[in-house]
Amino acid sequence: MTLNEVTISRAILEEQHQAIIDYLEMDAAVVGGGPSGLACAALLGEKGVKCALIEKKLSIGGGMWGGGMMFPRIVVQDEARRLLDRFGITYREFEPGYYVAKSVETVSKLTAAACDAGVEFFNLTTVEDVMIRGDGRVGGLVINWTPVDMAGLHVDPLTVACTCTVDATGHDAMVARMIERKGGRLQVKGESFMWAERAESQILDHTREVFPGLFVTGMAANAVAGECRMGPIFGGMLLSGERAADLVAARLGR
Ligand code: 48H
Ligand code: FE2
Repeated sequence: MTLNEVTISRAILEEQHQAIIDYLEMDAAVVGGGPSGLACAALLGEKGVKCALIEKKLSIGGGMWGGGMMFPRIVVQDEARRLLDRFGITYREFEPGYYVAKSVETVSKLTAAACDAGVEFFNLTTVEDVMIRGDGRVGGLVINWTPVDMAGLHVDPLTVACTCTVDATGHDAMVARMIERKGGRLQVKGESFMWAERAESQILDHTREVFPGLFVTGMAANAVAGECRMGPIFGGMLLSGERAADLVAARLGR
């Protein structure tokens, strides 16, 4: 078989072009591919929700790759162990109630689960604004290529429509902050001090619809609420992603 370079180029361009067009309208957009966003997207996909995950970086995984201070292991507590099992992530019990997993395996298996569930990934894509029309809901996202943002180029973005948006952008709660900055009725209090027990026990309460059409999960949920941080324990991230998926699915009537 002879290989044609132009056919290779055409395959990539046509497939990705079609994917972008297919996702100009979707049920749910998850912004951010860290642990909470990945878990949320995977579980939404499993529920049959048309869902895309938009990640500004080249790689998916957010803050989980680095584990704790670049030791690529994460700790998960009892309450979230069933999610490690659900995604086929291996772990070791360190002490009763403390399970240790490998960062790379955890990111990879969450990502694989989302792929298997039909989630579409748009990496290297930055959400730079939201669309809010007369109904006062977040009805879409304004996106651009990350390198455009990095280079400071003046290139106008494109817009995709989504019934529900999940802010899974981590510590910065970027989507919520965009709404706050433009005068929407939403206050991002900013995260508080390290207190793992408190941060992990409160995160599910903070995982909610904070503005019509906008749900927050993971570290973004605690940042909006002014809640504590927890360090490299990730059970709350997975459980929060699951909660966000349940809330979005309920909103969509699934
Ligand atoms: C597209 C964007 C944009 C944008 C950001 O930080 P993350 O890993 O987020 P979580 O909440 O799933 O997990 C938090 C966890 O990693 C962590 O930091 C913990 C537990 N910290 C505790 C502590 O005490 O420090 O992932 C967020 C993702 C990243 O991949 C970003 O690149 C991405 O969101 N992102 N994607 N458009 N505008 N902003
Ligand atoms: Fe962090």
